[in-house]
Amino acid sequence: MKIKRILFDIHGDERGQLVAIEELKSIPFDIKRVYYMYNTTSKVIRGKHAHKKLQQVMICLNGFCKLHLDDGEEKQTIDLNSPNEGIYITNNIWREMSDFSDDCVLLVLASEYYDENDYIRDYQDFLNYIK
Ligand code: T46
Repeated sequence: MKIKRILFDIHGDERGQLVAIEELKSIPFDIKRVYYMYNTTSKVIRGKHAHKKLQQVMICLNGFCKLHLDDGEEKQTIDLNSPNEGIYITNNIWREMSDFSDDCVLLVLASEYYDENDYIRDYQDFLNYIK
């Protein structure tokens, strides 16, 4: 599956922790967009789509959630619970996020501007698209 775990350096001292993220250094693409989700409750499942072109890095800044990935051949579930770990996800991967803690803040760095035409929102359409 075309995903990668990225560990960011933590610059910690007696004042607390700091993580710096730089495009094309720690992130393998130009960052065109940043968004984040919060106040998602534990019963909610978000995502349920794939992208035709978009690459993203997902970072759980606070709390935890689960990330379910599926490239049509292999399925994988990743626990997101570390603010210094990013999950790099390429295009053509079905993703769902679940089990959000009340305090979860999920940050996403994206390679493209928002474009509804880039979404594949039906699972069977996704399987047909990647064939
Ligand atoms: C993804 C997963 C991880 C915008 O207006 N601009 C944006 O950049 C985004 C991401 C969303 N929106 C609007 C579109 C919807 O009206 O915000 C609303 C919620 O978006 P959506 O239902 O797509 O949220 P999720 O959590 O299901 O999916 C999001 C991203 O859309 C998606 O690219 O990979 O997070």
